[in-house]
This record gives sequence, C-alpha cells and structure tokens, in this order.
Amino acid sequence: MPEGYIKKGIGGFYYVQCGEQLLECKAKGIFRKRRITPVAGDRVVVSAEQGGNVIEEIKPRRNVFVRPPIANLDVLFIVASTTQPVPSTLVLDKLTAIAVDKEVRPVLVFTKGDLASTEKLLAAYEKSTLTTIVIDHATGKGLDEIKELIRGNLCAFCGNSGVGKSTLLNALMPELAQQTGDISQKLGRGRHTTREVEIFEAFGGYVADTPGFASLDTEKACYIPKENLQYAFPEFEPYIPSCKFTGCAHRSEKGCAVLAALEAGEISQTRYDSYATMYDEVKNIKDWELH
Ligand SMILES: Nc1nc2c(ncn2[C@@H]2O[C@H](COP(=O)(O)OP(=O)(O)O)[C@@H](O)[C@H]2O)c(=O)[nH]1
Ligand SMILES: [Mg+2]
Ligand SMILES: [Zn+2]
Repeated sequence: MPEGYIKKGIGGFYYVQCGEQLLECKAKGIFRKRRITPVAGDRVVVSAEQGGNVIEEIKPRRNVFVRPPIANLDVLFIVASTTQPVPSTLVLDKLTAIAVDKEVRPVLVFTKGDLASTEKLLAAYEKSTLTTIVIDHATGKGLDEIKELIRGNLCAFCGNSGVGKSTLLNALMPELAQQTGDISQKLGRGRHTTREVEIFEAFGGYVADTPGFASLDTEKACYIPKENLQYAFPEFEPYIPSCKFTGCAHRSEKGCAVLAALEAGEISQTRYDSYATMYDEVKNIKDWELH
C-alpha cells in the first residue's frame, strides 16, 4: 500500500504525496470515531477502495498542533521584527517554550534590522542555547542559514502579522506565491479564500505554508505543566540538578542554582522573567484543566 505524507487537507479531502504521486483521499471512518483528525504533515498509509483512495493508517506522530493543524514539525522559525510590530520577548519566549516542549527546534528570525537595531533582541538570546538569525533583505544575509535549517526537516514560520513572514518566504522561494493554492484552484476555489496549511518541498526539506499563523495555540491545551516548564528553557538545564531542593520552582527558593545563575548574569533576565510569568500563569491550573 502506498505511503506518504499529507500535503494538504481541504473540505474533507486529504492530498497525500506518495513519491511523485499526489493522491486525493478520504479518511477512514474509524478516525472520526476515535476523534483523530488527519492533518498536514501526517505520515499515512493509503489504500484504494471502491470509488477512491482512503487513508488507512496514520503513523505515530512526533508532535501535533491544533492551531495551525500540523503534525511532525521539526523546526519552527519564529519571526520577529525590530520595530512595527514592536517585539515582545514574553511572546517570543512562550513560542520557543511551546516548541521545545513539543520537541520542535525553535529558531528566532529577526527582520527589519534596517529600520532599528537588532542589538536588544540579540542580547536577550545571547546566553540562551537558541539559534538566532538576522535577515537583511538588501544583501540577502541570513537566507542561506534558513535554507540550511530547512534541509531534511519539516518547518513552519510563525510570528505576528506585519513582522515580514511573507516577505521572507518570497525571498526564500519566489515560486511559492505561484504554487500556493494549486490544489484549491483545482477544486475551483479562489486562491486567497483558503486558510489551510499546505506543505511545499524546498531546499531538501519541507516548508509548511500556514496562512495567518501568528502564534501557536496558547489556549490551555498548550500550557506547559509547571514541572515541565523549566525544561522548555534549555539554558536552565545545566543548573537544575544543583538546586538545593528537588522540585525547585526557581522562583524564590533558597539555594536555587537557576536564580544564582541569573544573579551571576549567566541566564538572561528577560528569559528568566518569561519563565517566571509563565510559571505563575500555570501554577494554579489544575492538571485536569490542562487536558
Ligand atoms: N524595512 C523593512 N521592511 C520589511 C522587512 N520585512 C518586511 N518588511 C515590510 O513589512 C511589511 C509587512 O511584511 P509582510 O511580509 O507582509 O509581513 P507578514 O504579515 O508577517 O507576512 C511589508 O510592507 C514589508 O515590505 C525588512 O526586513 N525591512
Ligand atoms: Mg503575510
Ligand atoms: Zn531552582
């Protein structure tokens, strides 16, 4: 039976890329019964039934997001501009934390360095283990680094409206604007009416076009339980075993190695502040509310 990945789902149909072939499929009824919705990025097994192809099996997912609906994401490019819209390290850190928690590699991409200095943004992440890339559209600087990270991975771009995602995608792959909506057009729909995720192959990897993808679901479903939150800030990890108390929340405990590292300037203040805000947001939420 052919295997492939879901390139796009639209109106109850799924377009599965199986090698060179793009197969239009319906999902087996069993998935609805189990309340599993196939999404773009899913690896699936397809079989031919009377009248058409059906998705027979969804391979185990590495991760899955509801908004935007996508599975098996490897890299999330989080795009922020130096100005207009003004960046918020809290928003950026929430996105990086959700990505890390879901085993997605977050990469920070800074745009509009020609309008304002990237210094503050870069300083905020200097001591984190996160990759930062500055884009300069005048010289094309930063584009090759992004292409290199796409290789072998399924990637998506997110960030507030106006930060320059479309500009960046157009600079990376001018042919994308052309490709976008190919399937929708086949179905006789307008190019710009579609909001579905669609995956494109580029630079030896896969790029998900996620229209209107400002942020990951930051509703409760995506809150990170307080015990796990510390691991969503990878630069905290080397210090955690040295905290005096097991289960240290790194908020005001005596003998906290994370706080000591903050004091010593080894952890950035903005990153710690984001952790503290997120911790305080989640600490009073009951486990059953998280699921
Ligand atoms: N000066 C400058 N303008 C940019 C840059 N990147 C994007 N823009 C502009 O910012 C506006 C929003 O960009 P767009 O790509 O539509 O943002 P999106 O909403 O994230 O897709 C457009 O007018 C772009 O021309 C940049 O690096 N420098
Ligand atoms: Mg856009
Ligand atoms: Zn601690």
